[in-house]
Amino acid sequence: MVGWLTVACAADLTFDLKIVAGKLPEAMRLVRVKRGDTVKLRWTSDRPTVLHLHGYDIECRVEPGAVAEMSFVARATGRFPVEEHKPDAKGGHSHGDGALVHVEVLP
Ligand SMILES: [Cu+2]
Repeated sequence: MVGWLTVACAADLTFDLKIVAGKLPEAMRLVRVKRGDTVKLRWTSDRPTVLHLHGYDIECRVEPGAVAEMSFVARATGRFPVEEHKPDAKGGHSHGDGALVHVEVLP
């Protein structure tokens, strides 16, 4: 059963994140939301890349000139990094150097 009162408290939040040369401007590196919010991350990048939101396990490909969207309901609280995936020789992937963004979901 879903109580409409709790649903009414949740917000729809959209964040526009622009990657330039594999990085985001300092001010965009933390996305803070509350549990239950519907979160949309709209990505652009000056080069093709694959992004991975850990914890929620959402992967998405970004091509220059297009907006790629990750959207999810923030059900799990905590701090989740978004990292770039780079293909490795074994057909798997490795991560880039450090997180582009942390998504923080507050209880
Ligand atoms: Cu990953």
